[in-house]
Amino acid sequence: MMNVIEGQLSSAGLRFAIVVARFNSFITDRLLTGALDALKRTGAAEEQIDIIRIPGSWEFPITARAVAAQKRHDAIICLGAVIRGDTPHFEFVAGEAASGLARVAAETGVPVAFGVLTTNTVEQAVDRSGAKSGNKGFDAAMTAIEMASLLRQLKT
Ligand code: INI
Repeated sequence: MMNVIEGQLSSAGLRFAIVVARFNSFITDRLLTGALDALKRTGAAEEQIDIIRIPGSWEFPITARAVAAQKRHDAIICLGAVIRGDTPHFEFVAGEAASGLARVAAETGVPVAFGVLTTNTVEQAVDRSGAKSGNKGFDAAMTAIEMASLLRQLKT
């Protein structure tokens, strides 16, 4: 019979760091609400969650790397909103956040969930943070829970 290995959607016994950007906080606050909802619904107590606030999405990679180096968390959830209309350096901020976080996860072995919205408009960001199109903070936290559970199994 095939052996299927997959993560469980349970936060039991897991510790999470949520790194949340202050830039566009009217959106990232909503992502944080979604992420906390996912963690609590899957059984996480407040003591299992650390919230780390950073200025903007550019600061995600250095922060996630420092958090991973502490080896205190089973997964890191990054929540930000990069909105094209705000700045001509949209591509730099969004691109560096994405590639930097992928590198941190691959190099440290700590799963990093990418809950960073990259949208053309404020309306799209609102839609993806609890309005029409779900809440990407919730989704990112669910991914973090599954990956933390999966990696724990793969390491034992
Ligand atoms: N940071 C974001 O998280 N979202 C943005 O849309 C954004 N824009 O548009 O500039 C943004 N900029 C700030 C950046 O992340 C850094 O905090 C800043 O450049 C200082 O390093």
